[in-house]
Amino acid sequence: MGGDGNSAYGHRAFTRSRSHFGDRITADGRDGWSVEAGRYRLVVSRACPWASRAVISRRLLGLEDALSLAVADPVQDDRSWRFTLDPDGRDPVLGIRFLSEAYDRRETGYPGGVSVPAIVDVPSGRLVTNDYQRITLDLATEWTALHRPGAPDLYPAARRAEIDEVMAEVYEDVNNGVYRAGFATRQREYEEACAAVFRRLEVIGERLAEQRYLVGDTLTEADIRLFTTLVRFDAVYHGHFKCNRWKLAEHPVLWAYARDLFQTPGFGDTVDFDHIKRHYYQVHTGINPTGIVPLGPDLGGWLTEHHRAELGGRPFGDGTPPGPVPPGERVAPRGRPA
Ligand SMILES: N[C@@H](CCC(=O)N[C@@H](CS)C(=O)NCC(=O)O)C(=O)O
Repeated sequence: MGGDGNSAYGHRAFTRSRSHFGDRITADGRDGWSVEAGRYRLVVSRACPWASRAVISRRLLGLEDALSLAVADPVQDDRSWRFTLDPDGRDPVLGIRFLSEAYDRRETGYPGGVSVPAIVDVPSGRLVTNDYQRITLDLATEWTALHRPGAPDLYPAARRAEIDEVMAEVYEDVNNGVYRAGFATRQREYEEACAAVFRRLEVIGERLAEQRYLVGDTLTEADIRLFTTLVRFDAVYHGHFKCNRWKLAEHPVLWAYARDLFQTPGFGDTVDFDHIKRHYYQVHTGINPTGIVPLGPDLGGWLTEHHRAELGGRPFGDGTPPGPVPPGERVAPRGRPA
């Protein structure tokens, strides 16, 4: 489970493995994979922050009919991500029981981790890409012919330099910073990572005190990437990963920002707190040997008024919010705030 950090046990600093399969699915098909409705399947775990980016982008862009979704059991085993939530434990479209089967069809004996998000070519059953940094950018910029009417521009050309800069800082200190803190096996390594998490969050909090979204006045890819870490913060990063200087719910600006996004269609309706907690607390047995999953935190606060609209902003720019979640993709009540 390299990418998830279990390989980090022993006294080695946590290093995130590079995504191994970086083919791109593009409008012109230059890597041999062209954008086509119904051809590909997005495989995710709702527990995983990197995969959740893709789930949110797909919703915001209205790609549900064009790119189908496979949700794996939040608890993977040594055979990789499992489709035990589906009848007979098989993904109904790909017909496989483990995501590793799609990796094997792509490359025999691939030595790296079997990670989500993954996009699989349905006709051949082969993995196309597990490049979590690239997948969402391509959904935003290459899949445009299949976007819904009113889809937002999540990676606007005029703002890309600023979005990239913010995302790089957020990645280093926050998205990946919580993992570096959580999987640290040396005190100093933990303290440095944890301090960086909160230092960066304070800076971001100052920025978000003045503006509703991270870049410009609309939702962008940068907000999606920050959200997927913030929404997990109190449930798993604060306790399990020891990022506990303060809770998200104790930081008025970031907590309001996170609630604003959570209540925006396409964000909170993809989040499954049950999957999140079971994955982190049960899979990382090096950190939590008993596998006990805590009962808290109370989720009711996610639905409270956030008052962020007072800062202005146009969440979808000239576009519109996405429609309801397709019936087969609704998060079960046990994973949602009551
Ligand atoms: N390719 C990324 C994947 C993102 C990732 O870490 N996904 C996790 C779940 S949050 C995963 O699938 N881990 C299983 C593994 O890599 O074996 C990486 O290796 O860093």
